[in-house]
Amino acid sequence: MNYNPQEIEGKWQKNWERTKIYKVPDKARGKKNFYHLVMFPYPSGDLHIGHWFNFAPTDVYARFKRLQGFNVLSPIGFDAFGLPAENAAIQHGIHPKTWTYRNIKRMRKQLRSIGAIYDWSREIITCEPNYYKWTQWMFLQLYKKSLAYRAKIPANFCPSCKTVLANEQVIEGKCERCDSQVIQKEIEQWLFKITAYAEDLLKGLDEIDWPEITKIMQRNWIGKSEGTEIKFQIPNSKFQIPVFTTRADTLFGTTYLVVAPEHQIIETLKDKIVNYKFVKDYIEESKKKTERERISEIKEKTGIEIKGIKAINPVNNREIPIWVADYVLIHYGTGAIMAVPAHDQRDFLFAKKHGLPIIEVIKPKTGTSLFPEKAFEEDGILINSGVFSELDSAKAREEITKYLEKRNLGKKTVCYKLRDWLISRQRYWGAPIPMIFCQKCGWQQVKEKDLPVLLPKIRDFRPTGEGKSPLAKSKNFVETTCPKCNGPAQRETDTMDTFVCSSWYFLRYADPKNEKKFASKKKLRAWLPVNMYVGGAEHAVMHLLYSRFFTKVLKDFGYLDFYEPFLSLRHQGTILGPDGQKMSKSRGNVVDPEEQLKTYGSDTVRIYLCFMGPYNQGGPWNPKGIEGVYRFLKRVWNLQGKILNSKFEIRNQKLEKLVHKTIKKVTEDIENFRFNTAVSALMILTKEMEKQSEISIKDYLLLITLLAPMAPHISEELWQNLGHKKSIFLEKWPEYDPTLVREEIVTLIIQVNGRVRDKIEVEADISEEKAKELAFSQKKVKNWIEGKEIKKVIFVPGKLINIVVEEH
Ligand code: ANZ
Ligand code: ZN
Repeated sequence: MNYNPQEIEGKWQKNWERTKIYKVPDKARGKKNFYHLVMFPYPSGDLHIGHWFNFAPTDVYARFKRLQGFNVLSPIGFDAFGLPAENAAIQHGIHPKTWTYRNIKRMRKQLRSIGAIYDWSREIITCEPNYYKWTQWMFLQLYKKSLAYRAKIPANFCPSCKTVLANEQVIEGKCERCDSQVIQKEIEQWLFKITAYAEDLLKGLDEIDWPEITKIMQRNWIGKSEGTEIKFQIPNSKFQIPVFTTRADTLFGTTYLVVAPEHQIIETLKDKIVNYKFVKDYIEESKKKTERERISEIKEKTGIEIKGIKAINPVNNREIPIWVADYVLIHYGTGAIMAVPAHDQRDFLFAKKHGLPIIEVIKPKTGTSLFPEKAFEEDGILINSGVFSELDSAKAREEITKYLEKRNLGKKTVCYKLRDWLISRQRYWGAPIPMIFCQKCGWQQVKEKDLPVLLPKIRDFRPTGEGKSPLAKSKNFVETTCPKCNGPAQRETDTMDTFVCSSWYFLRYADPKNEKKFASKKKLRAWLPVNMYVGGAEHAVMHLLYSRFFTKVLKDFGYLDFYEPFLSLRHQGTILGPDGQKMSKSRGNVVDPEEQLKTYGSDTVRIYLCFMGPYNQGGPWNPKGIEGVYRFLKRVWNLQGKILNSKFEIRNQKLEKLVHKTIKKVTEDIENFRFNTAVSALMILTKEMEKQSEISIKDYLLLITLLAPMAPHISEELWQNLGHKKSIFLEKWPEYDPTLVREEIVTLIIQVNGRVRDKIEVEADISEEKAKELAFSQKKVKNWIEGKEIKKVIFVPGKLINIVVEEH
């Protein structure tokens, strides 16, 4: 019989489903629980090869863990709300719900063809009321603790998607989804106070097994900065302007202050400002710019002096001018800076342009400074700084800060770049925010017993523009009664950012059907935190940060007993087209998994994805490579013909050793996500078996057990064909015999012209090349061969090497 994947794969997929072997109990006797999770997909269309790359090798890992004796939970579901589904629905002219469920149905089938061990009985879909009821419940918990609040703030607004976006969704000033230029718009919004957790989010990173690059991205995003807040008095007024600086050592070099256009001092001291009208014009002008334009390095820094008011430098009582410039951002620090043109290049250019004074206060410790050609930005030794002169920068920062603290004119502070998470979306396809506005009582929470606030099925779900959700058009939805006074009131019509839905989904898999709680404590304890999480690196500062935030909040509220949701994290790389370019329809280099599946079957595609390169890197798709993998499986299949049917096994020591070495290698490789080298080890073993005229059934079964996580269908087929009644996945992962993997050591005799000159210890199977290299480098040997012509080298493997040199 020939290898026919099309026949066996469907058969086993059905069999596994029928026998429910992947249904995971919360507790299995004698087994430890292991929660293995892959990021759930958007149901936005077909399963592409990138999905396969995420799901297939991770299923290898999950199956491996299962065979190792763990009770493995490997669930799947759909991140079903959100813009992508909605935009696509608009494009195709059908309702987002219809469109989403149609895709889910399709993707379920495609996901099944991977042959993964998903426990489908735990499937979750975030747009189901029994799921988003708990998303809304989460919102209410945050609201109760003042971690959800409403504010009128300038928001990133995408004119094409007609919605507000989170900072994380704005990539280089453009909408992540549609690439349109994002503009600033002031709208009342709901926000989550993630900034309250900035320090916890930083600290937790030290405890988790995540790729270093991802930790660095989160650290930078949180952007902790330690420095000093310094207060500059405004003469003849009771007002001060606090600034945030990391360079208190440069305080004597401050020649002016700059405030952000949104700074409240401008309105507060409006009557004193003599050029108020011009200042106002400047502010209006800057409103047209995006934040990116404002801080862009290339754009010239604009600004205007605020005439009529001054500031006092607290260390030397000098009076300095105050400017307004839009390169200073209102959200960071205090929204105002002290400008030190001699030591900050941005200030330097600004001072040059506007003819402001420049005072040098730092000299390099060693080497030279390019000042006054440009700012000297490094630490050094203080000059022109009164009693602080001659201190080095670090010491001076401390001393100057202390000096200010004593006089109540400054203090040590910490700033974070992280901003609160804007979660309102003026879009239809999301979980409604469970809040009600009453003219009399103000904002009121929907009572928990009234959850979920159902998303009504409305016809016209397209965005309205005007910064309002399409839900605002549905009277039935909007008009309600106040939970407090029972009078007429209106529902909030914004929906939640889909990242809210995915910030807690990993908890729900533990108890997906629970109607009383988002998950029972007992089940949470059984499964969480997630042991291994796998998904794209592009989620580093969004989903992966939000999930950590939610976990910490829920822990603090007493719902969880752990602080970090994902103990280990791995990222998959990207698969490129056969031409080495990013896959895209326009380039015509897209590899369609369905086609590959039809030609080669799931096992081959799975192994090829494991084999194509390091998992965290990916690489170009190679049509010859997948062909080779297919041949490999055929060869494994054909090895059946070599099985020795006699009961008296001849022990083939060499093969036995290789089998054990392979067990060791494959075990360690899969554990460390080195799927590619695990496959090569199996290929080597297969080749060796092919060389034998006969192989024992024991060795062959070991080979297919090792192959089982990668190629579950063929392995199951072979396993059961060879007389087993139960699934191979109920077996145990083989263990190697340590005595058999040890390299054997022998003494290699080194002769020169037939006379023994040295003896060295080497591995028994040392190659001729390696043996030569070692022999030539021995000191004793060198004495006999140096300066002489080597005629030939005779190598007797494992025994001796004889170097023949010319003799005089
Ligand atoms: C004076 C100074 C002198 C500064 C010098 C730097 C060099 P990080 O490290 O990113 O925290 N800054 C503070 N608030 C700002 C705002 N809202 N918008 C724009 N810039 C702001 O950077 C801290 C520095 O960024 C601060 O230290 C301040 O400039 C500027 F030789 O103060 B510095
Ligand atoms: Zn009321």
